[in-house]
Amino acid sequence: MAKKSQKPDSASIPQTTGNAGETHQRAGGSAELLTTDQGIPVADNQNSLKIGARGPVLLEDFVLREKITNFDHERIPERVVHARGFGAHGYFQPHKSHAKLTRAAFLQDPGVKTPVFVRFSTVAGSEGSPDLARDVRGFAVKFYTSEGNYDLVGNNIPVFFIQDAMKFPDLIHAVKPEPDRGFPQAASAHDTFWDFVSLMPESTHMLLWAMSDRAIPRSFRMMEGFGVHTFRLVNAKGVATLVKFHWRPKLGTFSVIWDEAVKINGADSDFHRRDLWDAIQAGDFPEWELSVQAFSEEEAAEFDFDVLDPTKLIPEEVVPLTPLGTMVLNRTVDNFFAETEQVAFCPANVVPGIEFSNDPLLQGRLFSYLDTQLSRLGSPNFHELPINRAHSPVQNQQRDGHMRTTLQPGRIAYEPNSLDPSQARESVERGFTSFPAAEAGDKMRIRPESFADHYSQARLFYNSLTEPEQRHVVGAFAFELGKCEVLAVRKRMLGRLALVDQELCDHVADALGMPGQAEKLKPAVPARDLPPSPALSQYLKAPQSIEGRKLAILVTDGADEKLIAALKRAAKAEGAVVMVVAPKVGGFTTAGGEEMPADFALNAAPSVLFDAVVVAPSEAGVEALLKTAAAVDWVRDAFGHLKAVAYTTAAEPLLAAAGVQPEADEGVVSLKSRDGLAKFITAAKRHRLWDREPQVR
Ligand code: HDE
Repeated sequence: MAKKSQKPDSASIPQTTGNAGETHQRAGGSAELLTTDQGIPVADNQNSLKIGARGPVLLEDFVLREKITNFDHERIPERVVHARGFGAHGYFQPHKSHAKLTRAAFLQDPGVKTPVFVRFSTVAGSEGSPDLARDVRGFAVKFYTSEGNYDLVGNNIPVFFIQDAMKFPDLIHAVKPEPDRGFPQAASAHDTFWDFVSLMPESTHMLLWAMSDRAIPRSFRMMEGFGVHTFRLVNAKGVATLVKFHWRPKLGTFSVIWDEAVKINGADSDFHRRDLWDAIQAGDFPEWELSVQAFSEEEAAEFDFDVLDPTKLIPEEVVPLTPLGTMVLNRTVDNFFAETEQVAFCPANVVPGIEFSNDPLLQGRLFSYLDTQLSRLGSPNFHELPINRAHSPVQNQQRDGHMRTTLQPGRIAYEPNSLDPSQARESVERGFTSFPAAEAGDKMRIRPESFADHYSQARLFYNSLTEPEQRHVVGAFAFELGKCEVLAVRKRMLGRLALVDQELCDHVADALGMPGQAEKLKPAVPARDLPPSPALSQYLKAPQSIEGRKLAILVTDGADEKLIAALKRAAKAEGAVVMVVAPKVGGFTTAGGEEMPADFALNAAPSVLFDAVVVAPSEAGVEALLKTAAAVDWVRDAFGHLKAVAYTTAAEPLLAAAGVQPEADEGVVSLKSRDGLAKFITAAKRHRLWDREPQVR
């Protein structure tokens, strides 16, 4: 940054001539002096250096060349997976000391807040792909602890598609755009994906999750997170406990409906980013509780699945959650590239007291992430970037390399040495030691027999969902397989579904118009019936609340300002916000003659962007809305997406045009009666009126 002393007197900054011959006022007043990257003051940032006004540009124009060179190299390779992401800063604070479980420093003292950086992401799409693609979401947390960085690099789904790292490149090649045609972008709904997964029985459980509502979350703030693999916590006495990590959002876990997701992608492809940004900027800081399912090796040996198999979960009814602490995200990034893009997560970044298991997928990941950072960030010194730098001291004899920024003084870059007694040394007491797990066996490429049951937990998941959630799974399979051109792929996948649940298979086959066409497949281990796990359903544990939600009111000139104010008050009391949508963003005039600004113009804010809506035009205003497709769609979609809809008497013709009966159900609330607003808020707290769904889809 330019030093204050370099700032010239504004009067000395000349005016220069822009392209169109118009005069640009040069920066003056408090503006800093523009310089090149070498700190050389720039006199003209509009014109390249030429011979004569119409002559050739000179090679010696170092200002132009530096500016263009920097621009040419602005992009770095996007992540090969999880390219589309959004991050925020915050802190983690344990509820109490967890010394019994682990010696990890950040889990010892409830008074200590550990800074964190979190990056949420989709997996398949490129950096510029839309937020509401049907996809798994990454949920990666970097804890800057007093003993170095700990990265918990998880997803919003507790299981994964494959059991062995060997298959990851195949999985990703299958889901990414097909290599000859370069499409589809950010979509699993195509032949190569379904061809691959229908040939991989181990993917079946994860496919049910990926086709469930979990893959189209309402908000990053309303997503669960999972470490997926089994990890090992080790306490100061060297006693180990196996764990699975869980993040639970304070606002509850919610999703949108597929038709909404499709429309949100068009209306605001940055929906999730904007939602997190807006919430944090407004001081409405999202929170998650971190918990573990803790169990011993002996207990693990009793489970009817292998805890090293990442396609399996442990039902909470079998091992309940032990809460560890709270994470709060309270600061947006200052620079997206420097922080969100350059952050480098790695599951191998663990601190003393947290260790790996032999999960073969995890073991592969321990290699992959450092390797990918070398190609993406271009240097082994990526750990020196501010976002990646440990907050605890980093001192060792590693030196040099591309773009090393720390200045390491002194003569000594080796250990042991006798010339500098102050050099960093290892410590058996304080250093990271590995749990001495006994390992023995023949060297071989093999999948354990204990990984062979691919259907029981898939069936458990499906049977643990509520009816609407099951309907959505069927709808998603039908949509995705419907996009597959190769008949054999559809038949094979139907065959796979039949091994999970015959009814599920029949519903999907019906929806595809392919009854009885499932390929007959023989499972290695047939599905067993397991007791349902209600904790796997989002809606069974959904809080009845509109906290953190966005409501909207559609108004026109002549709208009732008292109603707008009352709605805002009621929403605020519940922790929600209200957006005013009017025909024009410039605003409208209320019934009382007040000029009011709008938050959005109607054509820029379809109702898919909101959680519940109020339709409140004036009698004169509704006439114009009846002739506006966006207004009719606004109401039709809100109803079709099962949202609470409140309306004034003047709005009734618009409801009729949208095919919505007055007081059609508990979620369609007339504001005629005094308690209308309260009824609307109560309906909105249900998130969606599921009973309406069979009527609209
Ligand atoms: Fe990743 N994964 N992954 N992954 N992963 C990456 O690392 C990889 C897996 C996850 O916001 C890459 O820096 C392999 C499971 C998240 O920056 C790469 C295997 C889970 C993120 C990579 C897996 C994840 C990544 C791409 C199978 C959930 C985004 C860029 C052996 C538990 C982190 C990068 C962020 C990113 C490799 C499987 C989560 C290429 C080889 C399972 C959240 O290194």
